[in-house]
Amino acid sequence: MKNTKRVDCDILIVGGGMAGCGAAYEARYWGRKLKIVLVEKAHIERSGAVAMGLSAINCYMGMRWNENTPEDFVRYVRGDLMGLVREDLVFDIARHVDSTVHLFEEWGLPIIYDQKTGHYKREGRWQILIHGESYKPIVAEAAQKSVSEVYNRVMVTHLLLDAKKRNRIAGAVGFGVRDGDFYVFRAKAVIVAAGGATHIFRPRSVGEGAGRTWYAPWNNGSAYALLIEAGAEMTQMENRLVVTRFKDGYGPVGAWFLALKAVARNAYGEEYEKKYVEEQRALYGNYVDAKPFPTCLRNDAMLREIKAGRHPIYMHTEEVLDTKEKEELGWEDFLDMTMSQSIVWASQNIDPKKRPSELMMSEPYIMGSHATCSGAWASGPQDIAPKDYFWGYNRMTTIEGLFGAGDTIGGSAHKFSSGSFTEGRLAAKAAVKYVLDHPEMPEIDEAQVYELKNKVFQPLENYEVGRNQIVSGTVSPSFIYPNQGVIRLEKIMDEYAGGWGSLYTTNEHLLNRGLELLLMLKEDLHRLAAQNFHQLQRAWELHHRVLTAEAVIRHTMFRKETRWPGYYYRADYPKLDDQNWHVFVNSRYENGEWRIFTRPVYHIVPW
Ligand code: SFD
Ligand code: AMP
Repeated sequence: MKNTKRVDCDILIVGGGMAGCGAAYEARYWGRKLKIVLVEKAHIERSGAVAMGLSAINCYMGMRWNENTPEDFVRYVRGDLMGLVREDLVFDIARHVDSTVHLFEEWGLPIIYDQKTGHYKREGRWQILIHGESYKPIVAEAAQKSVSEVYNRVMVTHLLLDAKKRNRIAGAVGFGVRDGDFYVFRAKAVIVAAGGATHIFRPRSVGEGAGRTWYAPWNNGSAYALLIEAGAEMTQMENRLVVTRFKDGYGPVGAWFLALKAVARNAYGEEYEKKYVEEQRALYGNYVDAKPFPTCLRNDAMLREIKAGRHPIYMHTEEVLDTKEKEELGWEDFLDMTMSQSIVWASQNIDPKKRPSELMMSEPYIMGSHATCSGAWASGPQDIAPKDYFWGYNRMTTIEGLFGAGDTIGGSAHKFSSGSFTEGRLAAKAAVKYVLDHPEMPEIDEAQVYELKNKVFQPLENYEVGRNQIVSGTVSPSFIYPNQGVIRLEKIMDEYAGGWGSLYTTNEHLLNRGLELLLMLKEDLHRLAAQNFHQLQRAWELHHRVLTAEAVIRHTMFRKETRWPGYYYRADYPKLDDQNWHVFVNSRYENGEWRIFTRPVYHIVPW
């Protein structure tokens, strides 16, 4: 048996990415005397989606220069998400996000200024440009200084509920990914900030490019699976994100479209983005009039071109890199946040000043912070949340004392890095209040901890026992490796739940069959084998991915319309249906059973 280490604290933060760092900083501000512990499966200094750096901060209002108001931001996010967002949560981020960005600047993040206006240089209406290669270490330093202890390289596998009080959080368990120690964290409040999910759907990069995705490959859906297993209510899990990216390297397009004003055209040199508006209006209604044109509809237009065989679609970089400054901006965009794209340019002899680059739509990701809003159903802020959306503490999930932020929280898109940090701050402020209101330490069920310890290390045991049956290679009669499991998951999701391989299209029959196959995979997960602690981490990442995928399929089955064309299509319900589906689809997983239901969408900002 491995060593068991016990850690008691007031507030436990799971995940030290953007939201986790925000939570750490703010928890210390309000809870000077509290014991605040952060647990991170990688190393906080370079962990999470921002590990590689970013070249823009995509959520900044600029209220000190009267550039935008929170109401404007709500309208933008609502329009982009085809009408369905939690406006209270979006508004709450908008009114606080600027202060977060000002903190980043104070801590040393180089933000680019517009020499003419003296304001931050805008990439687009909501985005500002940064020199952001070191964004994450700068933010992590503030978090590290704030918390009582950081446990790096410890992966949380399960949350713990109070032994006596139903529906109250008590802590979490996990293991050291380097040393295999088993950790039992007991906490009065827990904030989950464990990032979104990639490698649920088969990526376009397979074989030689395996592992490459736009969103971070190490974001494995823990944020969703931990919560789902604990019984928290989830929302919008069907709202997967598909992004248009530079082909193969997955380079983002924002700086090119918005700052450099580059144009995308089909292989025949035609601009296509608005070509289908009237067809789109007939299917999806007046959402086509939203400004800017919604992300999913831009995808939809591109997909129509691809289906008609008018691709490759090209981003015309060569038309806009006409000054040294613009050329530098173009290269830095990728060198700061997606080095792989500059490597594609170098390796394929593409000089962006001379040749356009191909664009392609990505595989779907599950996230709560980009142009999408999957995640936990959370209480909103007291002053603006409608009464159905408020139950005592901002960003508290439906489990008492369990909070979330960033990709974890559903219903509020377009947070990006700055909004995720801001939401971490909001959650932490509320969590401190919760701890002060509920100072008693929860009780842990020791029998459950014992059971979980055995379960967590089972893959090591499976390998030890089953390895002797292998004659050669990696195929065993009694176990599967995590990598084999993830490939099986990706194939199921791609072919049945609307991945790129099926042109993002699914229907009830495909979903039923996909679910059947997914449940078989789920059944096999107790046969996962790990040769070492690294593979043990992969095994638990797969567990979390599979549960996240199940939520995606079940939510997709429930919503009988096509709400976000370009993200996915229900071929059996090809229209957007506001009469019946202007609602959130929510779920709860209790005692192995799923309950799926709807919740109302309230509009609090005038259209
Ligand atoms: O242009 C466990 N993002 C961008 N945001 C911007 O503001 N500007 C941009 O330019 C952005 N672009 C972009 C972005 C991301 C990526 C990968 C690229 C380009 C290439 C989005 C933001 O990065 C994103 O919105 C936030 O980072 C979300 O924050 P958060 O905290 O929800 O997720 P995280 O930062 O990934 O952190 C999660 C942490 O949890 C850890 N973790 N720890 C313990 N136990 C477990 N079980 C755990 N599971 C996960 C992770 O290691 C991580 O540290 S552009 O393309 O849009
Ligand atoms: P991306 O690089 O695609 O992640 O986008 C970065 C930011 O720019 C996000 O806030 C996007 O919503 C926004 N964006 C990207 N492309 C466009 C576009 N063509 N029109 C409007 N906004 C865009």
